[in-house]
Amino acid sequence: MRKKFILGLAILMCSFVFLSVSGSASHPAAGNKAAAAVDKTVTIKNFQFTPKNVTVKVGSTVTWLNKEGTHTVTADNGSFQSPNLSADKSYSHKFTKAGTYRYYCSFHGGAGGADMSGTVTVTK
Ligand SMILES: [Cu+2]
Repeated sequence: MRKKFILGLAILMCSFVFLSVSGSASHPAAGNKAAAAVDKTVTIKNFQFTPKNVTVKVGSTVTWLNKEGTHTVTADNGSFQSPNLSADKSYSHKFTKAGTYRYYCSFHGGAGGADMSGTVTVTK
């Protein structure tokens, strides 16, 4: 009777140790990933992207939130392209490669930083 109790206690303790070890082993890795990729939001208002220039880490997602009018988010190099965004619509793109990405609104801007345009700089 007492042996069974001790055996049960030992199994219980083993599972506690296992849970705490596996828990602490997986958490730091997940924490590092979350710290590396920080998502950002660019607001579209007044025929402008605000902030005009953003910098994010590889793996981050940038979301453009349109507050008024109809606009697009069009990459100079064609790597991303939103549909026409009406008011209160948003568009998101995940950046998986480092580099500087110029973009513009196809209605009110142009490639090369003309008028309604901005940049996303992606760092490693
Ligand atoms: Cu526009």
